Amino acid sequence: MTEAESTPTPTTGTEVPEQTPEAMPDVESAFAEIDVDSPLVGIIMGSANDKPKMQPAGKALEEAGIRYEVRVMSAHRTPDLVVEYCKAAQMRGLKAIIAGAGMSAALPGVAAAHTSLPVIGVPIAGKNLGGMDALLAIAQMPPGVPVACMAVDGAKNAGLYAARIIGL
Ligand code: RP5
Repeated sequence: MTEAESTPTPTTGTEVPEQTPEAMPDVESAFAEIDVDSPLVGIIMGSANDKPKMQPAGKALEEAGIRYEVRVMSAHRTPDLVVEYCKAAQMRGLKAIIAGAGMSAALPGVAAAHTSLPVIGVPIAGKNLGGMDALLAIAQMPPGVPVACMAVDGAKNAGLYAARIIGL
């Protein structure tokens, strides 16, 4: 190879590289970028202690053949994580979010404030007020921030409801 051949030709930075058919990715490699197994529903909850109460949501989705993911995040304890997750949810391919929380259950409402996806809230019964605290916190959303409120400890219906949304 001569010196002229091995030295790259300087460019101005404004030149458009010539498009050749070889420069196009083939169909197989283009589709390899798409994760076809990505989840359609995000199940989030305010505490790891909520997991047993939220498991029926996952079971209902599994029985409907709908992929889901599970995350623990709290509107009060890890607010930045909730915002980050909910803002990215639609872009990541999720179609609905199920949010379970007990006590002053802000999680579903905060989720709905940061995504256009349908949010399904599950009030979880705590030690003191039988879930009335979480029920009111999730049901009494201000206009403009819609949250579907399930029954106290109604995670199964949350899964079924998400399946119906996806089936529309
Ligand atoms: C809420 O506070 C959680 O959703 C949970 O139901 C409740 C109590 O949390 P832990 O003290 O059990 O973590 O944020």
